Amino acid sequence: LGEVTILTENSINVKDPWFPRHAKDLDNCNHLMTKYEPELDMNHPGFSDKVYRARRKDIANIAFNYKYGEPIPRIQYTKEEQETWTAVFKTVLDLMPKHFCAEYQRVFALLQKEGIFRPDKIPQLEEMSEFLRRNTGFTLRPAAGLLTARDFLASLAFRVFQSTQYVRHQTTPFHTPEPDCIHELLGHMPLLADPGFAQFSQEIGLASLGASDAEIEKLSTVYWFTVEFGLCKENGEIKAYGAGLLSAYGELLHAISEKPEHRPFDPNVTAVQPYQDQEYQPIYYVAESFEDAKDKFRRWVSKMSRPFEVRYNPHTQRVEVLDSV
Ligand code: TIH
Ligand code: FE2
Repeated sequence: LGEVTILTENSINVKDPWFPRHAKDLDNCNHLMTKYEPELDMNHPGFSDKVYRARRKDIANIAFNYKYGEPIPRIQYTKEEQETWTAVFKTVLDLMPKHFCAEYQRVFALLQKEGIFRPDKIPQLEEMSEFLRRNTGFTLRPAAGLLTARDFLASLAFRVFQSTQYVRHQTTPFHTPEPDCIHELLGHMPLLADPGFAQFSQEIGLASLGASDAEIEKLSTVYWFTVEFGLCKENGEIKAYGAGLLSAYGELLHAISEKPEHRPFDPNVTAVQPYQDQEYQPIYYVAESFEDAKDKFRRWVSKMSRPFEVRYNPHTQRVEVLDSV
């Protein structure tokens, strides 16, 4: 208060939004969207369950207090929480051979071999973070719930994935309206350990740094229809790679059925498609391959209005800003 704050040290217009320059700055990128929290969303399966809400809050507090560089605190999951994991894990084992993309299956096998993926035990974020670091350099931070798109996407620029740590309500193992650690672990983690997919995720993140609100909205829509709910082609067949399908067996079966519409992934179209997360999607976008999705995304993103370029330096964990106009 009463101090002068210097908004930027480089020649960027001071009206541009603040963005993190170092992985440590992600300590400030933890703003939540509260619309699907059990306290506020009457449709949340935990809305009237006081014990569930208290448990979720205790785990969320770990994320609020977490600081860059610390090990992620371990959670002693309850018997009920472990059972929910087991139920979802078994459906993944059933559906994976026929419906999940090859990249997912490769890493899943590796996670089983290393003893991180087991039917009877929820993996700890810290051990998963170590696994990702060894494979693609991605690491995890605990998140208290659904983050704003700006904060969530910014972390991807640093190859950091903000992951929730609480477990969905035990009455709804096969679909939850808000992300939970089962969705993060079974949906997101295997592909974050795939080099091509990790690169794609980071590029969405880099594009979001300093972007306008309207551009953030478009980027998060592209993220939604690819990383969360994407389908792709593999030898002429449709496979799932979106995390919201891999962790929710009800929606996966819906996605590959005749009911929803399948459209070819095209960022120009996909970026302005309205979406919601309360119910199954009525439309899914199908990529020719990860490589093709990445090429199309790069071409589309190069037309964005940002007057500078950014590049991530993994040695310093810093984002470097390059003036390009
Ligand atoms: N619906 C997913 C699940 O049940 O696993 C979780 C979410 C993905 C995206 C938003 S919420
Ligand atoms: Fe997700």
